[in-house]
Amino acid sequence: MSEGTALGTQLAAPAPETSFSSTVAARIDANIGFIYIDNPPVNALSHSVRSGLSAAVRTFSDAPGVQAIIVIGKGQTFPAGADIREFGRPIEEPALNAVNLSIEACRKPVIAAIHGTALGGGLEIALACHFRIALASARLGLPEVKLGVIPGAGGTQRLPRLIGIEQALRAIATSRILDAAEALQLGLVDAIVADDLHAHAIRFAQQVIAEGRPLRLVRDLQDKLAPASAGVFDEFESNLPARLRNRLAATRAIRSVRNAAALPFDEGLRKEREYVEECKASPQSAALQYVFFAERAAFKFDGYIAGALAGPEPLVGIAGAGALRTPLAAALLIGGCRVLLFDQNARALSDASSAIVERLERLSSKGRIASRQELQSLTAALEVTSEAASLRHCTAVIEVEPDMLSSKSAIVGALSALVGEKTALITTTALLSVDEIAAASRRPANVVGMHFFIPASTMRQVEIVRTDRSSNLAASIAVELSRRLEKIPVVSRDCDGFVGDRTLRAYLKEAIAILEEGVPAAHIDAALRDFGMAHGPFELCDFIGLDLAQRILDGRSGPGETGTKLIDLQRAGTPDGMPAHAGTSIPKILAAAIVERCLLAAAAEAKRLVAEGIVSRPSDVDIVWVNGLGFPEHCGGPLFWATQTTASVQR
Ligand code: 3H9
Repeated sequence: MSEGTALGTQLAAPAPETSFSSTVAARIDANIGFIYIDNPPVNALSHSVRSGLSAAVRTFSDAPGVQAIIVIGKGQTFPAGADIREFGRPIEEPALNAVNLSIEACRKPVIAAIHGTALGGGLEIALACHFRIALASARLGLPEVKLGVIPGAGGTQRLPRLIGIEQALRAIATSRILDAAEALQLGLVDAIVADDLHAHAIRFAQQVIAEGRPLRLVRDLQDKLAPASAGVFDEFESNLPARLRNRLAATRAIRSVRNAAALPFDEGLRKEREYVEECKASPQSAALQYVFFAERAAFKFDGYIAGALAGPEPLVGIAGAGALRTPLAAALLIGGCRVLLFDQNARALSDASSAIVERLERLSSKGRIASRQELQSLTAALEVTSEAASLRHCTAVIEVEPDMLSSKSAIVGALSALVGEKTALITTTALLSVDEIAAASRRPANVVGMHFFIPASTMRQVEIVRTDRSSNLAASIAVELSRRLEKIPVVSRDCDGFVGDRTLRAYLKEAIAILEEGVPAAHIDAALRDFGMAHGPFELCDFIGLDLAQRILDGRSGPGETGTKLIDLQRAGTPDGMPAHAGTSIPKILAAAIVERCLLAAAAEAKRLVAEGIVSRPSDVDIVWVNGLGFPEHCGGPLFWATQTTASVQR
């Protein structure tokens, strides 16, 4: 008996779900066939999902009572993409492309009902369906380029047909994610609904059946394929953001969208597959996928306590008057925390609170806060107090005094006398010993450090610094706060420079050594910028300020030889000194040697950090470089890069 017959009989009565694979189940409700994808946490399109989906579509195509099919995700989301863990292995049939072709060819209406994040291969399934409806909170996109590949199951051919060439170029080549409202406006979805996706999907399907609406095959759409001008592709490529230049996947994505306009659908699809294979085999995609998983691994350190940040709107205290206060408070509010701002001085408290509200208003006018109503509720979540004792109700109290041991120790000491056993006491420092700060505290187990990179409001990286006495709970709370701040945390043991500055020190020292050998600073900067660093080493010193650069070079032991040398070189201002950054071309062989020396110095220090147990895994150092120090993401970080470089030299 075929699968179709078995299910057709079985589902004649109101039916329980029938499994098509370990991750796909189906059910008939009246004349509608539901296909449920259930592969937590993000419904990634593993082999079992693809095979289950394929079998379910086949079965419903043949089932006489079924007049329309709805594909829907269980749990948090519609599928968020191919299963990245399967990349690098031969594809197990059915490939997603074949599944999509069978959905598209189905003679009954197939409707994608979208919630959560329909990304990558997930959106490609939806594009192969005949209709799409989405919850208003859904987000849709083809972010494959971020992982060093391009959409490989028809996305580059179907999306332009649905939303036009220019919008598709932006979405695919720059991994732009659309919210449901924009998706509706562009024609990517046919309807959006506020709630009860399941019920609305049934209603939508019944309407399609009742109206006898013709099936809409995206592959057949032509009217949006003409670009506004012939030069649109070249222009788009030459205006790619700096981070995407030299990215194979971005250039192939553009080429593939160009094919959508120039070639028959099936030919475009064939080329798309070719480009996917080329991208998958590239070192860039290996590095980008490494970074993807490394960033997620960084949240889980040994001893991590999930759910450490109790409640949906945790109360976070902020004490101290440093420059971090305003941006940090605003970011915590946006991240869904309630903030209790403390200052003993009533005037200072009121000024600080106004500065935070102004910042929120500025962010709102830039569209970072969705509505006036949301702005009001964020403002209402900001509380102020001049009574230190009020801080005892907080889940965490963050001190933001200027970076001096005396003031930091004093405030952490005072706070430790107030807070309860479970409150994390977070000291924000770039240079000081968290251990020494905690020594002044009555509750050293509650104390952890947080080091934000410059500029703190835009850099995605944060270091969570544990002393030998810091509790797992305090460190876990700091990690969870990083998530609220949309930053990537790396948990580090306390050491001079933590992870970023300690490895940066080794890198800068090497750059200074090369300078002393007679290579102009401008050449050294140019070599590393051409490699992909956001700034050359001397540009970086200018950017963060020479005082800070000197302190990073000297470390906690205070003024030393290398830091002084940097300042002397700056003062001398000779053509071989600094700064003379722009427009420099140098022989390739010299550039390669500069890059190798500086990055291998950073990698060697990174290895020492791992060996000393300062971080739990090598990838922690790499993501600090990628997210905190401007290392090109598609090269994976200095350790990843060093491993690949050594391997390619040995080959
Ligand atoms: C693609 O689709 C190619 C196609 O064109 C087909 C070609 C033929 N695979 O981020 P989170 C894991 S390429 C496997 O912490 P959030 C993740 O590692 C793909 N695993 O959650 C983590 O695991 P763990 C295109 C995945 O709520 C857990 O899920 N799609 C995948 O903050 C939770 O992840 C994308 O690029 C995956 N695709 O964010 C989307 N995705 O718990 C990539 C996640 O063990 N994903 N995991 O650490 C994302 O952007 C975010 O995960 C998402 C959820 C926004 C979905």
